[in-house]
Amino acid sequence: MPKIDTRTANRLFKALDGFKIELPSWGFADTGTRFGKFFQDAAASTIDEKLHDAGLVHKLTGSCPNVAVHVLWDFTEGEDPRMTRRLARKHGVRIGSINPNVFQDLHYKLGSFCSPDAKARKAALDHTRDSIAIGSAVGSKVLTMWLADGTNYPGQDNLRRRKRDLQQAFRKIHQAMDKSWPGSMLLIEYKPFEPAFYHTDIADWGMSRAFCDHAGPRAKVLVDTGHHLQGSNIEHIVSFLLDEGMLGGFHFNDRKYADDDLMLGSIDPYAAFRIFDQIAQFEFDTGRKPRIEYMIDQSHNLKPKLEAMVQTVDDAQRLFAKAQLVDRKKLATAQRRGDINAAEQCLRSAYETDVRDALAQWRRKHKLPADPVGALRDSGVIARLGRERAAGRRARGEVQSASYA
Ligand code: AFD
Ligand code: MN
Ligand code: MN
Repeated sequence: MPKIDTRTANRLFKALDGFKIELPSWGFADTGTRFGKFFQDAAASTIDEKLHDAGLVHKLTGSCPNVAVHVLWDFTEGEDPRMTRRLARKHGVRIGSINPNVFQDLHYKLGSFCSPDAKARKAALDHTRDSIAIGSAVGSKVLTMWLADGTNYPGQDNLRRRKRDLQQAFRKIHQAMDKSWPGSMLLIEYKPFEPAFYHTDIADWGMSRAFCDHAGPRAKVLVDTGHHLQGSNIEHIVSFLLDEGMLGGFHFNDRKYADDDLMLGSIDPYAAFRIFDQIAQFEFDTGRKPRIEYMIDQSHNLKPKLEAMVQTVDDAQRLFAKAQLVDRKKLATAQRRGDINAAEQCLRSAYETDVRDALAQWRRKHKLPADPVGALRDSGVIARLGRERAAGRRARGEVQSASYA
């Protein structure tokens, strides 16, 4: 097993200092599948509880200062959004990306920006404009657009008309950001299917890139690692987008079959390592550190939510650390010589290096627990939160029903 020398460890510590990964507010709340929800006593119900839990993950891992929020689920109509900003500060975190919600209201039945119904298209644009105002008010820097838009049957709608309406909407969103949200970034997410089952209007990275080009210079592609058809080479997509200057960020999760929002690296950790490897390679080749929004997008509902989130951050830090260990000079020489085995071994030996001691040292340096998941489990905080939050729900007369779609 390759050992990590002091010089490498110090380089690793510096890289870990700069590695920040955003937590999703929705990952702390009860969610489910379309077949129902399995409630957890300790799940967060309010934005205050979500931000509390995110703050706890940040305290345990040191890498999660920002929390992504969902406009409809985390802000109250008519309430000053800056209250949420103050809540975040109270819990030691900041508001990260803003996620408009143009998929759950009934008028989005045939789509939002792509809908054949002009009223739906207008509602989506109005809601996004409100989201931009919220983003600017809470000090966020990122607007993340995920649409459920698509159709279920061949012939259902005019695919070109939908594309043109969507690119026009993105142009208007970009103009609104130019006007009232300087320095912000528009991330356009793609997904091959679900909830639409015949076509999705932003189905792959190429379509997302094309919509970014129509929108304007602040628009970049958001790669959700669960949103790829079987066998896709995600690290190749990442390398291509990086070279184009079009990689905006990630929604990290893993999948066995489709968009399962399983935890990053839980199915294929080597694939997740190869994504971080391509980013480290880009930095080595160009000498530039691109602005990339690393974000977690998981809402798995069987593991305890808080524990699953700490585990994901722990895994992300470890896979990121391994990718910093690739000997890039040795790799370049092997590639130039066409020595395939030597080149592959550069990646494999970094991936197989046990970075847990180095990570524990980095954590001790920052007065963090060497084993964040173990620290959380030993603290008993999940059981305590479960008792308190279940009692709170009972006191509020809240009845939790497993909602069937
Ligand atoms: C769902 C969508 C998409 C989106 C996320 C948060 O598939 O990944 O980013 O919800 O809105 O997972
Ligand atoms: Mn996502
Ligand atoms: Mn998803």
